[in-house]
Amino acid sequence: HKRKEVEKYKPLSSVERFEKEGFFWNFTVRSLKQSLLKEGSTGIIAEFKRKSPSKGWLKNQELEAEVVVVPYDKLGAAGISVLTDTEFFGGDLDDLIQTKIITDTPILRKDFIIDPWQIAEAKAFGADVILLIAACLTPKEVKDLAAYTKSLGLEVLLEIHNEEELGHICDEVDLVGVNNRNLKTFEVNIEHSMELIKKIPSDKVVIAESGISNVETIVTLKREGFKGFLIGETFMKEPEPAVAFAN
Ligand code: IGP
Repeated sequence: HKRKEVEKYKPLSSVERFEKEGFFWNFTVRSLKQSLLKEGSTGIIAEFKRKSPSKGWLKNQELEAEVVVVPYDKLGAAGISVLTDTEFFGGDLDDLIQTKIITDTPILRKDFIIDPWQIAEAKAFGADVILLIAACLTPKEVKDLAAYTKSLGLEVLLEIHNEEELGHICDEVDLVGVNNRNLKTFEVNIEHSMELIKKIPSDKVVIAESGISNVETIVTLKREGFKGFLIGETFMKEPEPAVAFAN
């Protein structure tokens, strides 16, 4: 709510400029895939998240992107994930563009994307990668939205959670994310993800998502072939997210 108050005193937020004036920055797109495959990459995609459906408001709900993201970047995050969903995660498009301005690291727009408009918006606000969630889309929708994303020069991360969703993987998808958390029950199961990766085509770069809270888990997942590790809560619940990252 404080953020909304502050917003009132700004002349026009980036979202308003985009909507009223059709203004948008033509950002250079950065590749998350290359960043993850680079020799010596930490593989860590650090998430900027204020709130979650399972945990409610996290400690750092009042922090601006700059305070959280710049240290993530300095510590060698391979990517930054920014939640732009307001209702469930307390983020917005301003968080995305603020993040783009202050870092050179590839940025994922994390949201429930179901419409090409959200992809155009993602590009306009500085995203380099967008998330498509198999559980929310048909295979045809994934293919069409992914093709549109590629036409804008962005990369696609497809999130899956079970074997049935393997059928959503298509050529247009650059990265496959295996969500360790079941979105219906919020239960986290890392072993389940380690089984699922065996069935993912080997040309895809695979990311483990959610519920990762220690280095041992990362080492185990790396051994199974995961190249990326998407971590939100473990960092965001600490007073200084970067300190949690450094540890
Ligand atoms: C991060 P965690 O448990 O480290 O905070 O999880 C990320 O995986 C999670 O935010 C996420 C998510 C999503 C959020 C994964 N898939 C889909 C919203 C929508």
